[in-house]
This record gives sequence, structure tokens and C-alpha cells, in this order.
Amino acid sequence: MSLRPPSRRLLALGLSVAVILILMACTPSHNQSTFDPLGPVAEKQLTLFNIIFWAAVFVFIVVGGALIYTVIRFRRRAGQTEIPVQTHGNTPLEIGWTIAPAIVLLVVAVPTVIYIFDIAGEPPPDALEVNVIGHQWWWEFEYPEQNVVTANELHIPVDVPIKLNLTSDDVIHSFWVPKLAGKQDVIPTNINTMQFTASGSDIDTLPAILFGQCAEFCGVAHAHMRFRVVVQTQEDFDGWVANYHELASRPPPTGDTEEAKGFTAFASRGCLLCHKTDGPASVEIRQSLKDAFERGELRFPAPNLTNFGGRTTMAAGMMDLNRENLIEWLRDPDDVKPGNRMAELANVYIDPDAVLSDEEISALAAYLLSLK
Ligand code: HEC
Ligand SMILES: [Cu+2]
Repeated sequence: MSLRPPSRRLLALGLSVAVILILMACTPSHNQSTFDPLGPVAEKQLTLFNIIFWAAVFVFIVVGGALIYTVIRFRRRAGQTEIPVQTHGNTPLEIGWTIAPAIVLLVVAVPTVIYIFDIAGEPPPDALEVNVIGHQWWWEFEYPEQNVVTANELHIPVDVPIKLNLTSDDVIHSFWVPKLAGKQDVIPTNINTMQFTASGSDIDTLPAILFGQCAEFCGVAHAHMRFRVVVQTQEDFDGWVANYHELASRPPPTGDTEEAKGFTAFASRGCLLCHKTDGPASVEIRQSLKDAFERGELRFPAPNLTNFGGRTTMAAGMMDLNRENLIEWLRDPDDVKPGNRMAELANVYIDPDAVLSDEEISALAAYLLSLK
């Protein structure tokens, strides 16, 4: 059976498109490419990938080659009517194909085991510790040592080992920053740890903004549960922490300003039921919000907004942080991020008589953007 020319052309076209798509998936400069590791953990994981990949290519070529050779060499020739001589058992071959796979397994297993112990080992004692809490559908970052609680943007100093303690408030999530390390499950009632270092020699410019996302289907807004990792110099990181504490103790805006009106709206329209703008809430308070939600009350753990104005993105990495996007969010969060808990629970979005006015929204935006 031979293909007609048009379908052959179609096949060639289809194949080239497939090859281009596959190659595109390996573009190192892509924001979430694992082929551009920025630190020792991701580098080791890439090395492992390469070893296993090329071992598999080797096996594929040897086995496929032997198969093709045999099929061609021993095919039935014209005029041949007898069944060829039948053989059974061949000691050198049997020994050969017992040893060869064992060698291939060793090549794959030895570096895998070494790297597993390496990556899962205790991080050095001077590691910066961050507690990561997954929520439907945003990320909370708590720095116990620095007394900072923030959301959706993880700031870390360059070249410093980072230790993450990961847990979830609700369902199973998965923490993934492809350029720093492989995925780690984020499980309720359990703490998983993860370590990595964003290493300077691999990063061109600081601050470097890396992309992360939830990698385990966790409900309706799962695809919108993203975050950023901001890698900065130690000095900038210290400045970021100091700025957080300055903001946490800054008195609320007063007088006849937009910001002051925004703060009034923030305090009077129920935003404070879930959000905080004056530093970290205690673990007990955050737990009480979770319990309230479970009891069916209209409260829920929400992103800490203390340094909200200094972020680059909003709504869990969904959109850039700017006035237009913030206004869009405050007007109709469900339209921006369908299913999110703020739209489902906050009185101003569920009670038609409590809708925020345009003035209130614009004042709220001014207030929130001033938190930097
Ligand atoms: C019922 C609890 C609740 C109330 C009340 C509430 N929010 Fe939220 N808010 C949330 C949750 C949960 C999120 C995270 C949504 C997501 O990304 O899935 C959020 C996200 C936000 C964000 C984006 C935060 C970020 O890190 O990007 C802003 C800004 C915000 N809320 C402002 C407000 C304002 C202003 C009000 C009052 C009008 C308000 N919220 C009332 C729960 C609430
Ligand atoms: Cu998730």
C-alpha cells in the first residue's frame, strides 16, 4: 500500500510540526524550563535526567538496531519454503543479556541513589527556613526567624541554602519552581521538607524573578495557583524584611487622602475579617479563620497584605500588580479568577446591597498600593 502524494505531504507536515513542538518544550530560556537550572539541586536533577535519558537512548538504539537487523537479515527469501533450523539456548547470549541490563541498571541506579540522599539530606544549620502553606488557591510564606508572613511571592537571598517546611491548609497541593528544584507534595496534617539554593553563578541579574506553580490538581482555580520567587542579594533581602516590619508598625493613613478613605473602606467593609495589613497574624488567628470556614462562616485564611504594594503580581501570580488590574480584581474577583474564596465569601460580593462603589474601589486600590 502506498500513500498518495497529498497525504504524504500532510504526514511530513504533521511530523515537522510535532518535532518543532517537542523541541520547543526544551527551550532553556522558557520561564518554567527545567533545562536551565539555577542552583545545585535543579542541576543535580538535570544531570540525573541526562544520565537516564541517554541510557534509555542507548538501550533503544541497541535493542531497536538488533531487532531491525534480525528482521532484515533473517527474513523469508523468495523461493524459500522450509522452516529454518530451530535453535534453543545459547549460553554466551544468555549471559550477555543478563549482564548488560545489570550494567545499565547500575549506571542509572548509582547516581540516582547518591543524589536522592544528597538532596534529601539535612540542609546546613545556617539555612534560611520558610514555612510554606498551600491554600485553595494561593500560597502563604512564613519566615519564623524574621517574623514575616506574606503571600504569593517568596523572597530569598542568593547563594543561601533555603529550607522549606511545606504543609497545606486544605487539600493536597504541590510546590514547584522548575528552575530551583523538582516538585514536592504539600499535604494537610503533614510537613514535607525541601531544600535548594538559588546560586549566583547561574543567575545573570539580580533580583531574578522565577516562576512557580501548584503542580497537583487542587480544585477549580488550580491552574491559577501560581507564585513567584524573588532571588535577591542578602542586602536587598534584609531590606525587604526591614521594610515589612516598618509597614507592620506604620500607623494607618489619616486625613483627607485617597489612602485614608481606602483604609476606612478596608476596615468597614469586612476586608479585615480575612486580611491583615499590619504584620503577621499569630498561628492561632490563622487557625481560627480556617475553623470558621469549616463551620460555614464567611471567613477564610487570606493573603497577608502587609507589603502588598511592593509585590510584582497579584491573585497568586495571575496578573501583574498595577492599579488597573487591582481595580478589576476588587470590582469582580470571580471574573478574574473563577471560584476563588474571596468572591465566594466576602459580603461585598455576595450581598447585592453591599456592592463596593467605584469611589470605594479606587480608594481601596490607592490604600493597598501604598503598602510598600
Ligand atoms: C472571606 C475572606 C475575604 C474577605 C472578606 C476579603 N478577602 Fe480578599 N482575598 C481572600 C482570599 C482567600 C484571597 C486569595 C484569592 C486567591 O488568590 O485565590 C484574597 C485576595 C485578595 C487580594 C489579592 C492578594 C494577593 O496576594 O494577590 C486583595 C488585594 C484582596 N483580597 C483585597 C480584599 C479587599 C480590599 C477586601 C474587602 C473589600 C477583601 N479582600 C475581602 C479572602 C477575603
Ligand atoms: Cu494547589
